[in-house]
Amino acid sequence: MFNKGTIYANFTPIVKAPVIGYRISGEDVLNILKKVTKKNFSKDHSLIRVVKIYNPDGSILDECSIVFFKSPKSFTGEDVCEIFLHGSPLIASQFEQLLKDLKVPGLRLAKNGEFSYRSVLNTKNSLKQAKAINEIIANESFAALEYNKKLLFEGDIVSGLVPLREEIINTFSEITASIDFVDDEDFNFNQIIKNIRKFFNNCNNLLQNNRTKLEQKNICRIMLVGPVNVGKSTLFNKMIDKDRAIVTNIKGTTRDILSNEFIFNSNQFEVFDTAGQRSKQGKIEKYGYKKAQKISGEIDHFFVLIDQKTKKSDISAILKDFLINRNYSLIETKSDIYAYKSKNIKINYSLERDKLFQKLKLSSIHGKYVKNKRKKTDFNLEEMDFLERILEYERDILKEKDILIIAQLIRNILDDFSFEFGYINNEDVYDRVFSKFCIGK
Ligand SMILES: Nc1nc2c(ncn2[C@@H]2O[C@H](COP(=O)(O)OP(=O)(O)O)[C@@H](O)[C@H]2O)c(=O)[nH]1
Ligand SMILES: [Mg+2]
Repeated sequence: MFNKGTIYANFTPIVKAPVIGYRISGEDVLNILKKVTKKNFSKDHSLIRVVKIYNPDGSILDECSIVFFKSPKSFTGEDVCEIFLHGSPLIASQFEQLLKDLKVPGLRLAKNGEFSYRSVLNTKNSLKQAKAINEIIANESFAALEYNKKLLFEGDIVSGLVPLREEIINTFSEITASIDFVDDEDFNFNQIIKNIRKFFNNCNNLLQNNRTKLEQKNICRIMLVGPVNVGKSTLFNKMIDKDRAIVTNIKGTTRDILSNEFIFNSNQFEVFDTAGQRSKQGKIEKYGYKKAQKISGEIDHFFVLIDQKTKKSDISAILKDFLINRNYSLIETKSDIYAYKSKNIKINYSLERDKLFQKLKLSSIHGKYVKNKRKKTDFNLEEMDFLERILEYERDILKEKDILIIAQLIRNILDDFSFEFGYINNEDVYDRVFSKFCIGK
């Protein structure tokens, strides 16, 4: 699938940002660094150096930080360097052009996952650990994140699949022994089937228990509703920290309604901005308002924003329109210009984000709607999918009477486990077969 050669790729998105990072891995790293920086990095393992990068004509391409990792003490096990350019997509394109112009044989853009692939190949990571890195980045839930970190830092042994792997190797060993070595009288078909049944039951139970834990969204959904101009969008931008989100993925198109996720105090939220309510709505506002009403059933908690101009009848209209029951907080906005006398929550746009979230009581709102959060698990979603695939063998195996066919199907399961943990070979099996024999046999 992958070829040899020195590979490079950006490891940050190529967008306008403080830095854009590149990683290069392979035997030509030192040679490339020498060519582009005119410096020798061979004694600089894991030190950060600030250096200039030069174009072929001698002009400066960029001044940047570079870290060099000497083989085998690197992520891939090869010589690796990480280069932090100024975060201009133009500089990034010049840098890639420079690498091409060097005409180093075999130097090329890495394929997806190729750095991790090399790390597995050079036994820097197990297959599972490499996958865990990917899952850590992709995680949506804290339960899965904690598990994948454990997997990465402590190794395969923490996986809930390990005991199952043991069970199935043992069962296969027993079958192998009964077929190949044991006298007829010792052969116990029923016992073997019993063990296989137990194995599948265990798979099933683990799948049921952990699927729900892993898929349980820990997100609390909040919708901002209220009259036009009351400050909903201002609050929305503040909640999602729009100024700091360099690469925003604010969803606006899919549902014709703006929403975005954010995290506060280790709690996940999704907040929805809505079109304002007013007695005489224009066509577009009406459309937006209707859209928001449509998804109000998915919302845990509403922030009903009002200001001094809001009438009581407006508030009851909003509560009615969104079918809001008791799951809402009444929030008076623009407290910097209005002197409110009520006991409602009062906010204004100068409040610091943390202070704002305290006032809005976000943590207790999250606790109210998201139960059972952060349950521990010994699996990730990929392993759950794996268990599902294993369970597809159950019916075929249990209805089979021929021990040779059963043995072959179990061997298939072992091969599937090999994709998770690396190859399970005959030695693993025979070790167990013979360890059960008595001494002298
Ligand atoms: N003085 C003051 N003005 C605010 C505050 N929050 C929002 N505004 C202003 O009110 C206007 C409407 O705000 P916007 O967030 O667009 O309201 P929306 O229609 O509810 O989304 C804008 O001009 C804001 O700058 C606040 O806390 N204090
Ligand atoms: Mg708005």
